[in-house]
Amino acid sequence: TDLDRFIAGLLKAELHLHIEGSLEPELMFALAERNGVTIPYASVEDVRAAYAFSNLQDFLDIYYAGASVLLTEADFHDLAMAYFDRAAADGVRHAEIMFDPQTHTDRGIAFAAVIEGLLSAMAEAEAKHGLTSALILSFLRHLSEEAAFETLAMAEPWLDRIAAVGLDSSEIGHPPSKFARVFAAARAKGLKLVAHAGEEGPPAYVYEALDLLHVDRIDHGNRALEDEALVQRLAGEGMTLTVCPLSNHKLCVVGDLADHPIDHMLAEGLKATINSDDPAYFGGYVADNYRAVARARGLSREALVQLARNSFTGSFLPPEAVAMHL
Ligand code: ES4
Ligand code: ZN
Repeated sequence: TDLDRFIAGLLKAELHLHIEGSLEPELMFALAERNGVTIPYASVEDVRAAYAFSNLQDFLDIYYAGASVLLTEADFHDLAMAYFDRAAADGVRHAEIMFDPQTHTDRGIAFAAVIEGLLSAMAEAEAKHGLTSALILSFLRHLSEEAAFETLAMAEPWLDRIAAVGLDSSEIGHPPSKFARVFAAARAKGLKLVAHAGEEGPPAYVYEALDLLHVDRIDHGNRALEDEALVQRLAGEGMTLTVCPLSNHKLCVVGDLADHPIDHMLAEGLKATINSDDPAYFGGYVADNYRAVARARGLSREALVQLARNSFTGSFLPPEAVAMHL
């Protein structure tokens, strides 16, 4: 349709993407075979059938299990290259991708294998598609502050290749305050800061991300809408929210995509963006997210253009590179 073509042709940045969440079932099987790893699924259809979640934790259990097929630098390269090829086809010109080193180093995989595999795919994506990218090292919030500090220490030799640190995994019970000191350390090293907040957690966690972590972006932020003063503050500060419509639907953050608040966010003056989060698990890449929410909410072309603009102005690209994309 016209809308599909318009969305595919809209040049965009993707700011909220977990690279481990782009592991398609077909690649999961191929890597399981290549590496002699056993997975608890008989077929690709069997894997897809397991992707029915009632909350974030349901999903995370399956997502961490899926990552067990990733062992070598080549695996991380192939994973990221598959994502970049798919993103380029969706009109993505710049991607800021999160990776969860602890998911791998806790299984005995070298940090170097993870990051070197991702970096070589990033260079290849730029050469092949002109798609630029940046890395966000994300701490697992269900693990300790000490473990996050150890992960930051492991990253030390590559800090000039890492744009930001992030905070993901099980939100409730693991507030941003738990990571205030490690975020301060990352900030002192010149890294940008992002954190998942207000996906399942209360508005108080969004306040903590702002006041205790001093984040540059909020990942998700849906539940900020419950607090009008917080909405006014986020809008006034021009804080970017990396919203993920299909994720919100699959994880029951919203009951129905027809009730997704993306247009309310824009109407409140919030700097919202559209992203895919974990596309292999949530049923679509970034253009699918634009299409699904545009149809469900009847978004105007102006709104879609605004969302795409926000993705560049909310990115960590230098101002001259942002200007080039607008
Ligand atoms: C995630 Cl959707 C989501 N929320 C929190 N942590 C995550 N890790 C990967 N996807
Ligand atoms: Zn996420």
